[in-house]
Amino acid sequence: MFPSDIVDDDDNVWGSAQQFAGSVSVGVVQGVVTGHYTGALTVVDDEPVPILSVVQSEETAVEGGFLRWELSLSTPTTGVYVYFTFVKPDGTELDTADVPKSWLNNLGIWPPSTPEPLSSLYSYFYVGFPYGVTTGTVVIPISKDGTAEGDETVMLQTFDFMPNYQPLTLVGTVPQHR
Ligand SMILES: [Ca+2]
Ligand SMILES: [Ca+2]
Ligand SMILES: [Ca+2]
Repeated sequence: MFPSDIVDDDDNVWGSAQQFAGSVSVGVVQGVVTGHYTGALTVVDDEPVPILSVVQSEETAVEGGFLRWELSLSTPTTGVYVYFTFVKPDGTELDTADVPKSWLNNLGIWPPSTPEPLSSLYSYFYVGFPYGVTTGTVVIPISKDGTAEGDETVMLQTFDFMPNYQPLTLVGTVPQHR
């Protein structure tokens, strides 16, 4: 029987099981079968599953500035997307009037005429880590709106995007503007 899974793709990058389709010279595979196998061969990755971390989970920004979090992956990958969603924080949440409309539009969000807390939108966005790249950023621009407001907070959480993945939470605060 032809082995359907082979461990070790020997490339030092992590990727979900890579499919190689086409004609494979079976003689090189464990030396147990001769002849040719035509079809799909699944190579199981031997690299450790990357762990996503953030340099500093709590960030602050003033109006007109940016909330910015620096992310890193413990292992290079063949390319992954990390998905974030807005979750309800403690305290007053940033709403759709606190960030630029163009930024929301880029996320596919068309804000309602009455400002809504970001977590009420049930929206998500992603940060891409291309092949071999282990750093990325999440950036939220903060509008300068001329409105007197108290401290406001936004909370982001990652989706489960890999086996055994632990969610990562980011918190951003825009302190009261005087
Ligand atoms: Ca505001
Ligand atoms: Ca506000
Ligand atoms: Ca303000």
